[in-house]
Amino acid sequence: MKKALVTGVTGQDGAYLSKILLEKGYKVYGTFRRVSTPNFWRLQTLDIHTKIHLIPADLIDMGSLLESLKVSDPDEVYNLAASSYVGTSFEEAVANAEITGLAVTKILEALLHQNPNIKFYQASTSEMYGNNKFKTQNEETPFYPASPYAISKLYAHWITNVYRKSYDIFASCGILFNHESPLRGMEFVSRKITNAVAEISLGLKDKLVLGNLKAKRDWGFAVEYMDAIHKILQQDKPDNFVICTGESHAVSEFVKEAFDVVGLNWKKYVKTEKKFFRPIEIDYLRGNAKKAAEQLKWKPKTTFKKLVKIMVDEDVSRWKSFLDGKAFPWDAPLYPKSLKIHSKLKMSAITECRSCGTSDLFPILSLGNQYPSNFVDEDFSPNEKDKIPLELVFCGKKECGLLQLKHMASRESLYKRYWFRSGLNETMRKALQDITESIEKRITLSQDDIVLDIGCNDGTLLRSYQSNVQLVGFEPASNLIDEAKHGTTKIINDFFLLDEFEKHFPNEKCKVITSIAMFYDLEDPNSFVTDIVNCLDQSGIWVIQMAYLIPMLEQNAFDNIVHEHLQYYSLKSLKNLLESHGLEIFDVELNDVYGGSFRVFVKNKKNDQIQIQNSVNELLTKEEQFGLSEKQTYLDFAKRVNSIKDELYDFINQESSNGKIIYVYGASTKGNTLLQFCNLNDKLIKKAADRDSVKFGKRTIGSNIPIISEEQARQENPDYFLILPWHLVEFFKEREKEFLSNGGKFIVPMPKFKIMSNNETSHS
Ligand code: NAP
Ligand code: F7E
Repeated sequence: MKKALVTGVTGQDGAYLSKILLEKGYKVYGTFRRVSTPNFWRLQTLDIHTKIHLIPADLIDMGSLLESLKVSDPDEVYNLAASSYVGTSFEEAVANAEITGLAVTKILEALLHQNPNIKFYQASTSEMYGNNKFKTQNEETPFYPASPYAISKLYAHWITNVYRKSYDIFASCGILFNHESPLRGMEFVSRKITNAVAEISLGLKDKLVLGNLKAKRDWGFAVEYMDAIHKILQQDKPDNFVICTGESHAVSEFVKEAFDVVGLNWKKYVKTEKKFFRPIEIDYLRGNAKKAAEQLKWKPKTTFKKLVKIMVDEDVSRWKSFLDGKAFPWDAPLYPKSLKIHSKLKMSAITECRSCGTSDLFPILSLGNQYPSNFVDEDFSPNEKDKIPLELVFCGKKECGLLQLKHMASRESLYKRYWFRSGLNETMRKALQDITESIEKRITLSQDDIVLDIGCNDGTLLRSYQSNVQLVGFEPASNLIDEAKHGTTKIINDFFLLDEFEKHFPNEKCKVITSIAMFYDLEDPNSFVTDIVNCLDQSGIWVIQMAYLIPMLEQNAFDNIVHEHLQYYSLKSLKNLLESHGLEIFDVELNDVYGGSFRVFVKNKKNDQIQIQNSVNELLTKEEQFGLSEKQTYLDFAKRVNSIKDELYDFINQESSNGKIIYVYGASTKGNTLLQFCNLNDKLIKKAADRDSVKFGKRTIGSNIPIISEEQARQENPDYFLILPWHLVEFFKEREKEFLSNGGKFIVPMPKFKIMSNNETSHS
């Protein structure tokens, strides 16, 4: 799949171009400015705001330009961002030179460093011709720029040409003449006219004040021009192309056509005022797009008259719907929930509940600043700056009450490599098989039905289906992909996205979707659920399994709290979220996975073939009785957690100073939370024993404990094993019988801190 980076994605051209690229199957990244009033209305109008990967970047900020190239790693860059209003450029000439001119050199430099094979498009303009003496302008016509904007653009144009030749890169320029559309900014004369005509026709205004009515421009339809610029980058060689209609019309003609659409005489309404004239006017522009016609096979289709009508009609309809009480498209929500924004910050903090959006968030428990769980090489020295707070907050909205992390580590960094492999232990294999069995009991699967596992890890769950179906998985961790591909139909090495699914399975839906131990990891659960709704067959089911809140609180399992898991759901908070998307929970089961999980069966509300089981209401009642809606329940949990920390640290510290040797048993991912929170490190705990040979020779991040095999640990015979996967302690007692009978002891941190030896269990 080709990847494109579009700078200025929030502008008229950026929006239309992105739509075209998405339709052609590109993955589209777009830069936008972090401003106090974000501007996504065009993307929302075209309904592509959720499909574009947005990267904050400002043209005057080299760092953000570099980051946007790094994040998107594009095949093609379309540089459309600019301060594009000619009138303002007289007032802000220096800023214009920086943004519209110099920034292009910065992008070209960044591109050379990142990957000189990237194709680059520069948005040049007919304004560069200025007050030239020629009847028509083509690629060979000399330039006489007549505004700071035109001069900046000419600099950008020449620098692109110079870099093309000097560095042999694919850098092309489109010299586009004025192109308009209903998405045009209101400052430009075309929209200013069509919007005013709409208001006047509805009796909302009685005059339109303009500047130079005699100026003539070559006006075309923006959508078609974006098709042309895509073609420019698909040529064999980089080049410059003029894109225009070849017709020139005066502003007064535009005005007349626009008033004609609503049957009014323009002369009654239009006035001119000096303030709308420019210090230097360009009287006449008319392009010649012969080269584009020949080489790009591109020709404009929309006539001047038609263009004006399209714009007036759209503005009239916007005003009419405004009068009917609806908002204008540009008054759309500033940050619609499902935007995909890539931030270079390693961490961000929420101010609103990730599920319901309320800002009533109460602090519950802080586990301090921690490194995201990892196992690192011996010579790796972690940087304090990479620590991210691990803090729980509780949503105070009654219907929601979602417990969640306040801070979020960059997702990419968390999942590039994932340490946990489902197939590695028998217990987990059985647990996953139990899921597919429970599904196949509830739904009849026919051949070729698609079953989708999101976060499919090494493919163990998919392979456990008995029915002959298409086994499809999404998995972002690249180290798991090869294994996942065995015996499955299609594994997509990425986070789940509806678009990605549809690319591989156009017009198909899933009969079953499973998301096991991953739903609580989502930074934007609402957009995920929206995608599920669109991906799930009306008669299909979705199974969510993840750690459940009641056992976590009952067992004081604070080690469930890791940077990956952003949410800690109760059935009630999950129900509230799913119902807001037209989904319904029809059954729920509890199991022992991860020390206590729930498995939730979900269907479309409209599907009345499936009965709602009593289990749902029963568990909701139990949650009420347990006090899950009360903040105090969580504060009590926090208190207990802090006392475990003290007991554990004091005991280990004391035994270590008594000369006792303590090892970790089971260097689990969640164990890193406990070690870091309780200030345990290689000074107090000498080694960590694990089964997974991939971890041997590595160290636990932050606590710096070297990992060895279980065999080696047994031979070295420490005095204590600190059991990190404490919920498996009964199983370990069997496995380490010999260690225990030789006098070794287990330190079990939770549910209550205790010491276990062969024949006694004592609390310290
Ligand atoms: P537009 O609607 O004004 O869009 C300009 C885009 O640039 C917007 O996304 C804007 O972001 C962004 N931008 C402005 N300053 C920026 C900065 N400092 N850093 C990052 N982004 C910034 O323009 P357009 O009509 O789509 O035109 C696209 C390109 O083609 C421009 O380069 C323009 O000069 C050129 N061009 C246009 C025409 C035409 O007739 N439309 C003709 C020839 C050439 P915000 O949304 O945050 O403002
Ligand atoms: O002006 C005259 C004005 O602002 C068109 C940009 O996209 O196209 C655009 O630049 C003409 C000018 O566009 C008003 O003096 C009269 O002669 O719509 P405009 P522009 O300046 O041609 C080029 C190709 C670009 O590259 C630019 O980025 O209309 N005019 N009365 C007026 N113009 C405005 N804005 N407002 C008036 O009231």
